[in-house]
Amino acid sequence: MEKTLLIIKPDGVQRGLVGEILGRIEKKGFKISAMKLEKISKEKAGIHYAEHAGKGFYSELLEFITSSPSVLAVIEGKNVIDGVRKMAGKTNPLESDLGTIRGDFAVAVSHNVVHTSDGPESSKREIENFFSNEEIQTHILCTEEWTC
Ligand code: RTP
Ligand code: MG
Repeated sequence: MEKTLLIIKPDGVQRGLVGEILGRIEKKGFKISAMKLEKISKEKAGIHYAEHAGKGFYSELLEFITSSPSVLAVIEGKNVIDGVRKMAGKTNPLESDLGTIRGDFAVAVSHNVVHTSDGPESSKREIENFFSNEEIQTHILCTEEWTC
């Protein structure tokens, strides 16, 4: 079953949006296969955001993502990578549609509440950066892919 990495960033945790965001994801039909609250280290943040190294917003991004705890979750389901990305909405909340997480809960691109993987390769790499195989659970009720 396809998996994606969801991060509820420090702003989402501090603003008490964890239940709201996970509720939307569960109600959509996706499953939480692993989850933890963690203050992301500079080292892991550097690996996670390696593609943005050297960009103007990179140091601000690293400072922010390591500033206080985030919720890290592996989400599983049919077409979950595109599905959760669509639920997150466009990167800049000013462009995100209402009804998306960023469109409903954010106003600044630097504090846009969630991260979601953008493809199968980044999903695999990002999950491995934060979770061991032992931390990822299998859902025994996932008999059909549309139920997962
Ligand atoms: P994410 O990786 O967090 O899911 O976001 P994304 O794919 O929609 O956006 P990405 O291009 O990967 O950028 C990563 C994060 O960097 C921050 N950012 N700031 N100040 C800026 O112009 C700027 N551009 C991007 C955002 O917080 C974005 O989520
Ligand atoms: Mg990205």
